[in-house]
Parts: sequence; C-alpha cells; structure tokens
Amino acid sequence: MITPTDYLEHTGPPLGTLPPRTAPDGLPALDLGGCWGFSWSADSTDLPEGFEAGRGEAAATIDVPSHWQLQGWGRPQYTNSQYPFPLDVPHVPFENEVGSYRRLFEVPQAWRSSGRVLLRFEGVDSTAVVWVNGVQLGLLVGSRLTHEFDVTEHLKAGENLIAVRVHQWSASSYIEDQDQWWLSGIFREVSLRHLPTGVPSDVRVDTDWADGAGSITVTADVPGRFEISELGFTGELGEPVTIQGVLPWSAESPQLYDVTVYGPSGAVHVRTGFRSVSVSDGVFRVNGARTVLRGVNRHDFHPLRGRALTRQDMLDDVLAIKRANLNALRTSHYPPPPYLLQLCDQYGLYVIDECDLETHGFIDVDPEGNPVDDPRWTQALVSRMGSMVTRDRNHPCIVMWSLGNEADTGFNLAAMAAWTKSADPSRPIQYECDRETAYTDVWSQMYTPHQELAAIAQRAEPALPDLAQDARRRAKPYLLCEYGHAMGNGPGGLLEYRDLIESSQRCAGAFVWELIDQGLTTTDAAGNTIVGYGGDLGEVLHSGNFCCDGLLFADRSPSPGMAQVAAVNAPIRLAFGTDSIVISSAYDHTGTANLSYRWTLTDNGIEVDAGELPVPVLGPGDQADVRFPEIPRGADSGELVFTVSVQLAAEAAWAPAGHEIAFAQHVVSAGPARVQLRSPAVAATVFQQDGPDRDSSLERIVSVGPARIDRYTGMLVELGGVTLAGPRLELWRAPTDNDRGPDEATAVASAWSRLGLHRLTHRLTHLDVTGPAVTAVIRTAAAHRRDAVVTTYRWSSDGQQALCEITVEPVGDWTVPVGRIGWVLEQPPEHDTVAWYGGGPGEAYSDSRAASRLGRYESAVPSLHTPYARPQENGQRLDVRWAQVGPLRITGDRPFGLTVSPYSRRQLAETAHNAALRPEDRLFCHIDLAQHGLGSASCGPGPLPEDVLLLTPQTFTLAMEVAP
Ligand code: IPT
Repeated sequence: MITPTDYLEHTGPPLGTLPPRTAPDGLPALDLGGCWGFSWSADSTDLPEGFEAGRGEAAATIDVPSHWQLQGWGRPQYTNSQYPFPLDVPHVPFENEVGSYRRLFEVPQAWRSSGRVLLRFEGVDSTAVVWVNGVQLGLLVGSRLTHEFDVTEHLKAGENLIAVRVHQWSASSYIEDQDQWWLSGIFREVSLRHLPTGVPSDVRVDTDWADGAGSITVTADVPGRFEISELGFTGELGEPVTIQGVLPWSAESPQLYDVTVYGPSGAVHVRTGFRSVSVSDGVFRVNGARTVLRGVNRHDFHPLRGRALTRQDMLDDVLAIKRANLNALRTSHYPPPPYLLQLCDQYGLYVIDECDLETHGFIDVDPEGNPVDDPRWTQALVSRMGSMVTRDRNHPCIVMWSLGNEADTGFNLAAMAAWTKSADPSRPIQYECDRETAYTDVWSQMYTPHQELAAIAQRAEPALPDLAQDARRRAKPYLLCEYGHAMGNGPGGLLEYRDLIESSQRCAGAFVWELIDQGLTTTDAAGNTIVGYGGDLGEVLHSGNFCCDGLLFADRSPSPGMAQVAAVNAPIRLAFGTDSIVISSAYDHTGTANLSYRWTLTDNGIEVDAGELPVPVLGPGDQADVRFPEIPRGADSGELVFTVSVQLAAEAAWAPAGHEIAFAQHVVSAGPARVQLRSPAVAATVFQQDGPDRDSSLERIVSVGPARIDRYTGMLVELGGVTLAGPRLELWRAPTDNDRGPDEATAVASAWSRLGLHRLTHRLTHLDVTGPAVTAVIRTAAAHRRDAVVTTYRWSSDGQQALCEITVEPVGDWTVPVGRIGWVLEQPPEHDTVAWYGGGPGEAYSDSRAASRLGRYESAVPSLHTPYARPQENGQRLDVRWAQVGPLRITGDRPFGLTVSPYSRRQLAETAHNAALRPEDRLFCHIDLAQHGLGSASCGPGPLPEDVLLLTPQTFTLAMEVAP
C-alpha cells in the first residue's frame, strides 16, 4: 500500500504499471481527454479526503491534457539548471502543489467480454497515484514516458471512476532537471486501449537495407504472419526475410511500407521503413552512405499550452524544420509524444530520441548525490530507457538513442547503455557527458568553438591522458548535439561550422539549440501582453530570458535565424566562376530530379532578364559545371547581378512547388560610382542678419545646397525642408543576448559599458566654411576617458544633393571591440516607410548573412523591427547601396548596414519585453560601416576573429537628398 507521504521519495521505477510494449496501429482506443473534475492544493499535506473513491465534490474542472499552472492554479517557474527546491535527495518539501483529477467513463461491453483493457498515460508531470473505481493501481514516475495499467479486472458495466493524484515535485524531479519551465499535470493524452484476445498488441519490426534489398523481422506477442501488400510479400512472424527491390527510407526520401500483422483472431498495422544505421570506419552512415545530420533541438512547447501540444503544433514544427533544409531533430530532452515520431517517419527527419533524464543542477552545485552514480536509482534509470526504446523502436526515423542530457557521468548511464545495446543493437547510442565514449558510439559535445572543431574534424584533438581511451574515442564519429545557440539576435558563425562539418567524414552533424523560444504568454505590470520568461511569473529562482533561444519565436513565427539556417543548410551549393557556375549537391541519398533552377538578371535591383538554367540531374554529392547565359552589358548599365534560385519543381509532402531551397548571387559588374555631384558645387552660405528682429537661431546655421548645418554642433538640422539631427557617430549597439553572454564579467557588452560607449559626448572642435565646402571636426568621447574619435565631415552640394565626406580617426587606446562604427540620423517619425537597394528581405549581420540577398525592397518601419522576447539590437539590412527613408534618399560610396527603428538603442537596451517598447518622437536611422559579429556567446563561442570589430580609421562618403 502506498501511503500519501512515502511515495514522493520513491527512487525506483514506476509501480503497478505493465512492462512497456511496442504498440501497433489499429487496436481500439478510447480517448479520455476532455473535462475532468479537479481539486488543487498548494501543498502535499492537504489532500482531498476520499477523492479517489468519488467522495465529495470536485472543486473545479480542468481540461486534460493540460498543465494546471497554465489553467489558473499555481504558477509556472523557469529555471535552466537550478533546482526549484532544496538539494536534499530524494526528498522534496511539502510546499508541493497537488492536482487531484477524476472523471467517469464507460467501457464498451465488447471490451469487457474478451481480451484486456489498458489505461494508458502518455505524460504526467511529475508523479501520480492512479485509482480506478477506488482501487489503487500504482505510481507513475517518468513525466515524459508512456505508462500503462491493466484495468481489465477493475472495470464494471456502466459508469467507472478514474482518479489521478498528481504532485508537482517528487524524487523524480531530481532526474528531470531539464532547462525548461516546471509545469505539472496530466499534459499528454490519456486513453483506454482494448487488446482483443488473439490479436497482436506488441509488435516489433526490425528492418535493414543494403544494395536494393530490405530485410525485415516481425515479431509479436501472438503467433501469426505478416504481409506487405505493396511489395506483394507475406512472411512468418519471427522469421527474418530479405525482400529484393525495396526502396530505402531516408530523411530525403522517406519511403514507408505498411506491414499488416495477422494474429489468430485479427490484424494490426505498423508503418515501417527499410534502412540501416551504422558507424563504420569512424563514420556515421545511413544506408551505408555517410550522412550529415543537419539538426535542431526541439522541446515540446507552446506559449499558452506549455508542453501540452496539439497534433497541429507538432505538424507545424515538422514542416518548419523541413522547410529550413534541416533533416534531423533531437528530442531534447525527453521522448516526444508518439505522434511526432510518426510525422518524422512520414515527412523524413532523422531523430535522436532522448531519454527523460537530466540532473544538471548537480553539475552546477557539486556531484554529490547525483542519481546517475547512485545504486538507489539504477532500476529507475534503466527502466526509463526501456520505456522509451520499447515504445519507439519501430520508427525508422530514429537513428540514435540518447541516454539523456547534462547528467554528468555515472555507472547508471553505463547500465542504461548496456541495456539498450542488448535490446536494440541496430542503433548507435549518444550521450554528451560520456566524455571518454566509454559506453557511447559517437563522441558528442556542445558549443565547441570552431577552432577546436577544426582539429576534431581531422581526428587531431588533444589526446586523453589514457591512451586506450584516447584511441577508442578518436576512432568514433563526432556529433555537435548542441551548437549555434539561437538566443536573441543570432547565431553567428553557422556557415563556418557547416564547412568544418562537411570537410570531414568524422563529423556526423550538428543540432542548433533550439527550435522554439520557450516564452509563455502573460502580462507585465503595465498590462502589456508579453512573451514571458524567467522572473515574469513571480519565481523565487529563475534563469531570466535564457529560455528564449529558438529559431522560431514563441508564437512559432520564424526568427531571422530560421532563414539563415535554411540558407546555410541548402542542399544545393552554387559557386560562380567567370563564365560558369559549379553546382553541387549536398544530398546524401537522393538525386536532384525534383529541382528546377531559375535565373534572373537585375540592373540596380530591377529585373531585366530571366530564364531557366539547364542543370543535369545530380546524384548525391555530384557536381556540374554550367555555363552562364549570355549577359547583355549596355553602356548605361548599373550594377548587374545574376541570381540563381533553386526550387522544388513539383509539390513535396512538406512544401509547395516553387519552394526555394537554395539561392546564390553573383555581381557581374559593379556599375558606375554611386556617389558624386551631378553638377558643379554651389557655394556654402552663412546666414547673416541685422536689425532688431534677427533670429539668433538662424545665425547658427550654415547652408550647403539643401543641407543646413548647425555651426555650434557641426551636425545637420535640416535637409531640403526635412528636420534632421545628425549624423552622430555611434560605437554602441543595444547589447544582444550574445553580447551579454552568460557571464557579466567577461561579456563584450560589459566592456562597452565600462568604456562608456552608450554615453558618448560630442564636441565640435572647428568648423570651416571655405568656398563650396563646410568642414566640421567633431571629437567624440565618453565621460572620464581620454580615448576619443575625431571625425571630419566635409559637406558640399550641387544644389540638389548634399555630399558628406567623412573620415574617422581613433585617438588613444581602442583595443576592445566596439559594437558598431556608424552614424545615427534622427528623422521625423512620419518617415514611416523605407525603400532600399541592398540585402534583404530580412535582418543580417556580418556573420549571419547567409539568407541576405541583393534586391530592391520596401517596408513599413515597424516591420523592420525583429520582436526578440527581450529587446536588443536588431533589424539591420546589410550591403545597402541606397535607402529612401520617407522622402530622404541616402546613398553610400560603399555598401552600408541600415537599421531604421522607432526606438532608440537606449530604449531597446533598457526594456525587458518587446511589447513594452514605445515608439519615440523621432525615427532612428542608423547607417553603419560595420557592426561587431553576433557569434553565439550567450552559450558558446563569440564571433570569429574576422567578425570582431575593432575601431580603425575609416573613410566614407554619403549623399543625401530629398527625393524630388
Ligand atoms: C545546454 C543544455 O543541454 C540545454 O538544455 C540548454 O540549457 C542549453 O545548454 C542552453 O540554452 S547545457 C550548457 C551547459 C551548455
């Protein structure tokens, strides 16, 4: 008998549940989702009396599946690795929310008269005691695992009562310390399953594929045979067979076959795929071919529903991943709902299925008591692995088993691996904290800097002290189970990772961290509806916005990182030569018959010609050298750019025809210089006034054509009748999450604060009016610092345009990288549309520019802003030749970065949530020669050396005019 107090400390496997099985399709099921009676208490000493036996009224109702913290009881808490209760294994405090659930149900008469009836839970967080008709069935442990009870004997005709008492914390919480919101309740499906006598209910399908032949072994819990009607094949259960002429399954071509499995009294179905996974010669292979996992880590997440997902949510995720040219996902950090794996089989994604295990908090505090190295937990941990592997083994999409995440190392992990090898020798085992690869088949790490990866790719990493261990590890493939931390603006450096990974067969691939911002919809004190992160829900302990690190925003709209990932992972690569393009395929398994290649020629961004490029069908890894079409070059041509877009020729399951999978551009000729006076320079004039009505503010002004310059500040106040302020030198950007890093002491953003880059002051050192030019020299520096920048602005005009030749001279010590080298030009807020010729359509920075393509674009100012959960620098368009902001046309003599925003950098830096930003009384137009790279330092390496921005002397010429 389990008493209300002792089971919370249970460190063993679930109690009273059936051994896990591999459930086939086609058996009768009854969904118990919907409205359940619910009673909640804030602590575990306060349990509703007789609730399980149906006594008393349920205080309320709740939707199942859901988390009660998102339905009005208790509150969610976000911690990365910290435990939200004292480290006192295996105990938990009595401040421990309890949700008591119950509902009535009826069972079809036929179910009770033959066979067995199971009660199945797909996910209950964290632990639960279950009763049917007042009979206690047992204890669920393993929040993201499937559990079944045999309830056959406990059912009766008419109404039956199910009761489930769920606790927020339990001993299990110590091994479920994933970086996510702590959310409780019955959050995945609950159902009744009928297992008729004589019909298979536990079916295992093992397949393999080599050289056009598939092998298959089907075993079941009853005798019988199986049939694959599509192949015209029937076989006996338990007997391995080889079938010629089957198509292999891969993520690129997810060929599935329906297996009908006949028992003595009925049949069931399993969707299978023929494929092999292997590690040979230190290389990860699918169907014998070296395969690169282009992956993303995926949590179950929805901003309103938490981890209680709908099927549509899961489909949305799979489609988004496929459309971003990714081919893999890691189910960080627990097995997903079974439906997700069906989608991965069907649409084609390689999956690392990860066990529900993380003890990260121990790594941070001290390893003492870490359950992975404590015999009290062995059975529980091995049973967790058993539960996952047994449930999921029939899915061809799963190419590796993962023992868990961030739990350090210990003998229980080795035991989990040993059990897995015996149960399924067909798949490699991955686990990142097995640093010597003692019990894993691939060496995996997280956030490895490029330079280290370069050595690893060549199997030239520093040796382990133990030579035998070193030799073993060096012979294994290498996997980045996490990289490219997609927190806020970034990640930078993905292209260089890709090149390193592809440079060596040792590299099995890499998984971006992570798919979705885990931000919960809530309101702030001012009543704004915000994307909430740690601390927004009143947590005592939290990890701030570290949960908002996805390629998708919390509402599943794509962040700019998603477009970048798609461009970096494009399966077709185009390299331009002088008159031809080398087109190569990065597919590992399939040809390119489904692709078409469309080219366009643009003149200053305007399409002047287009056509189809004839490219032969390429096999995996093949190349073709294709000549350019003839390019007409008129004497009056501007910048000629040749673009090739590679698209799906016909609809795929995951995207419509015309979906672009790759593009590349080539500047054929640059065209004439863009910045020059069109007619002779006009003279500069200084306002001179006499008499009693003189306006002293006008006396401050010197005019150069349309430009009016303040003689005291050296900056523009007006151009062609438009009020302006600037250009003012800026060296700071609103720190990105990567600039802030995980450690304030070493973050580049802290260095900027120390230097005072966010509070620069300016002094006009002299202003000359000589003939047609006005020259202003401005010294820029921060309080209490000698280091300065001296900038010279030489203004001239042809009457219509104003030209400003700028030189920047750093004075003093500028060895610390700066955020940007550029100027802000403040404009009237009504300048609310921007047109430009340059990179677009989305945001890009020097090391996150793979998706940026030259073209002409137009956007309303608000749409240029990227809504990162915590505001930060964003929205830059790169390589801009000219921009028109409202009526003001700005052209550079070299391409510049353009950021137009209704918010000052200061407001961005000081505001906690995107929804709390307020447009200011002016528009901020930033024209940057460069910005510091983004890198991935919020969790990982900073920008690569070539993207580190040091302040050096610069020259730049800007032309400005109000469009006629
Ligand atoms: C790594 C975790 O595995 C992942 O869950 C997440 O927390 C990620 O970091 C950061 O967002 S662990 C870290 C110590 C590298």
